[in-house]
Amino acid sequence: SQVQIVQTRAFEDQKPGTSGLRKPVDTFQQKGYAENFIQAIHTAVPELSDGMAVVGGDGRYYMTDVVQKIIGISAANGVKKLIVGKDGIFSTPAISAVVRKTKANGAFILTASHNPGGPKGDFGIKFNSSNGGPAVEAVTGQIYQISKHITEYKICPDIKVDISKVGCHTFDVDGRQFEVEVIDPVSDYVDLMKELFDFESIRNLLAGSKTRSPLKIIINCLNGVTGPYAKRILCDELGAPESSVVNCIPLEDFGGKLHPDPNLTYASDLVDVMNSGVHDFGAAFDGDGDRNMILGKNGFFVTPSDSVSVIGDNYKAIPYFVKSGIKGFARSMPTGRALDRVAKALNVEMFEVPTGWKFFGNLMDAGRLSLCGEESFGTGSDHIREKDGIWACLAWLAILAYRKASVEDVIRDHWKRYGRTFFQRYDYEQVPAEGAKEMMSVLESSLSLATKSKEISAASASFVLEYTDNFSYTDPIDGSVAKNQGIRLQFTNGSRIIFRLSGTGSVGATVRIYFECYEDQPERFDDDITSIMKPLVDLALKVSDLQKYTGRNEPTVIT
Ligand code: VG1
Ligand code: CO
Repeated sequence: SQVQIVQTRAFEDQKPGTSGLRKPVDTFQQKGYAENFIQAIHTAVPELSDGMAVVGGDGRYYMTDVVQKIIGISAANGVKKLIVGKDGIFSTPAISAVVRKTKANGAFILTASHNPGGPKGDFGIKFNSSNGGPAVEAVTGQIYQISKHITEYKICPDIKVDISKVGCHTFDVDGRQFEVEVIDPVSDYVDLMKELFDFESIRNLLAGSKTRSPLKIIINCLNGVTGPYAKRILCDELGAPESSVVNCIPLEDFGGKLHPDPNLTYASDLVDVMNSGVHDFGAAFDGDGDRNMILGKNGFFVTPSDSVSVIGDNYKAIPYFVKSGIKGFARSMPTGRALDRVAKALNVEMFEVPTGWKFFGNLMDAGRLSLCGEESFGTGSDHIREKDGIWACLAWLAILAYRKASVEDVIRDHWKRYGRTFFQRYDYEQVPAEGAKEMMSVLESSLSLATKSKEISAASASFVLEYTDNFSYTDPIDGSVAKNQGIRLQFTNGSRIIFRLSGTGSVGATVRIYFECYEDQPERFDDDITSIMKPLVDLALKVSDLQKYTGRNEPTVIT
């Protein structure tokens, strides 16, 4: 095969966001759009040449076309070997695991996560580095710079690989050897999970015994990538009945009306089933398998902020943590601070990083972080460098086996000991970008004034400001600085409001407002969250003048 050099025009909009480049499918279908970005990655990451990379994604529309483009462009850029998931399938956590296991130089992950798929949906390309985690900002920044000035890309147009079968393919590229190995995307991941967890105890939990009835579970993969993983692990390995894993065939459009976003709004199917009271445990995952939602019997909802904190508190249920010891905990800045209390109780180091999993990687690589989470339904550990939905589900099952208690009992016991952290997030999706930016900058300057007077009030309550800032993070390992990561209002009663603009939307801007308050009076643990949050919500809308800047009266989603 011969390398061909193709002239191309640069696109201005290939700036990777919180988690890769995400755009509507038809943007990616423009001539040269995907090719430019893939070439920019190769140019920015010279280790790929002469090296090895892993390729796969969540099965969404346009993915297999892009897999073939990556194969052709990688061949032409001197890559020695690509490992590709069968049918192009790879969950984000499984790709991270394979990069680490094979010591690959990086990975191309083809996903737009929980965004809708199909010809009218979104597509995405994310580059992960040799540690298996999302490339840090220094790298993504370089990819972006290159993409703005790119004039040509290299490709071997005649190299096409049948990715529907496991096997090896070798090619001669101008005298060099280039290899594509198509592998089963599930088995390495299953092996890893078996090393981390005690499968025997989870199997016994699901099977029940003479004195205890089987634990009935229902796992909804929302037609995303996790289906094959959930089937293999929960049914084949752990003995759950086939019927306990549903929507488990990855579909290009995730089934059309279904939206693979594991929260109470979009995974309402699971919520309804759990509300019927038949099952003891329920879980759902997003399109690429890195997010999770956990529910207990009768739809008892475990907030992501509580989830990571319960896993931390019960780390002894997970053999991997017992063996390696807990090196530290971390959460993204807007995430509810329940985990901080556990860190204090266990006397382990606690980190607060900006939103996005890439910020956890350096801490893990340096051996200072074992467990972390984000409010956006992301939970994970240093077994890989991505958040991991199936892992979180197994962690919860391990805890239920260890504690011999229900989901609700485990959570209630946690609140009893640590108090309850109430958390809620309002999203205003696809608002005009200009208005959103203006709102943030006006808010920032008005708050620096408000700091002086301290007290701010809205209709229903008044709060005393402890401090307000725009969160800036200095990475303790490499000293890199990430600025403007969200406007924080911390009040003296422990409540917080945080404003951020999303970095994963594909059209317009998305404003996120995060609300948190803390309650240590048990008689208030069951208070209605909407009324608990109302004073904070009123205040947030007042200080930001959100309605004026975005034209919105209601959030698109509340999680
Ligand atoms: C969102 C979440 C963030 C998460 C990111 C990627 O980012 O808030 O916590 O890490 O999505 O998750 P943003 O910038 O839109 O708030 V995934 O599962 O979409 O790769
Ligand atoms: Co995801």
